[in-house]
Amino acid sequence: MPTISRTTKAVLAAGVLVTSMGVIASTATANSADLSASLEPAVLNGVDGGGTALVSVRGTRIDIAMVASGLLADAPHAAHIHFGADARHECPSATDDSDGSGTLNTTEGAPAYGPVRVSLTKSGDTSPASALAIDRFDTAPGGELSYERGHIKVTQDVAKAVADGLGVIVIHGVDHNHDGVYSGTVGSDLDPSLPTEATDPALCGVITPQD
Ligand SMILES: [Cu+2]
Repeated sequence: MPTISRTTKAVLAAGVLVTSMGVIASTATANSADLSASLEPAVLNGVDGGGTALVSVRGTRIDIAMVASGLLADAPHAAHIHFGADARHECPSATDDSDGSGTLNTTEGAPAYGPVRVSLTKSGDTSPASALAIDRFDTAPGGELSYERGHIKVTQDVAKAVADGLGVIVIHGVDHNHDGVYSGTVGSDLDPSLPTEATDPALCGVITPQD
């Protein structure tokens, strides 16, 4: 009968499975959570819309289903999961309009929701590198966005943050001047070659653990 050392007992008590081969699993890394987000209009940006997202986290895999309405029709809408360890883990407030322009751009919202962690593209890469992969985001036909994607691989840190309710979904792309297209003389804070309308936050929701 093998004896279990005091050290091993302590490790087991901490939730780590140890064998003679070493550590093979740790409950600390096994994220599992079912969450949802109620998407509301981003403050100051004049979107009359809303939506819902369902998010599941299993280990470092994220599955998401999302619907939204009231978006600028037939225009690409970048959508992301944002998270920042130093962020407030919430949607921006009017006081985040740091330049006092009366509208909120993506950078101004960062103290609330942090940087892009997952790009909710329809195909291909989902990393932050695809944050503005405009040709791979939903174009909201008729203003309605419908999105579903599974097996999104994220880092352990991002998986844990989302499972803990610290992630925020932001759908971008607004129409401040109501001309039906992304336009205007103000360049995007994310890509000066695009109008700020193309990237300003439209809808936002904190990904919250379900009861
Ligand atoms: Cu975003």
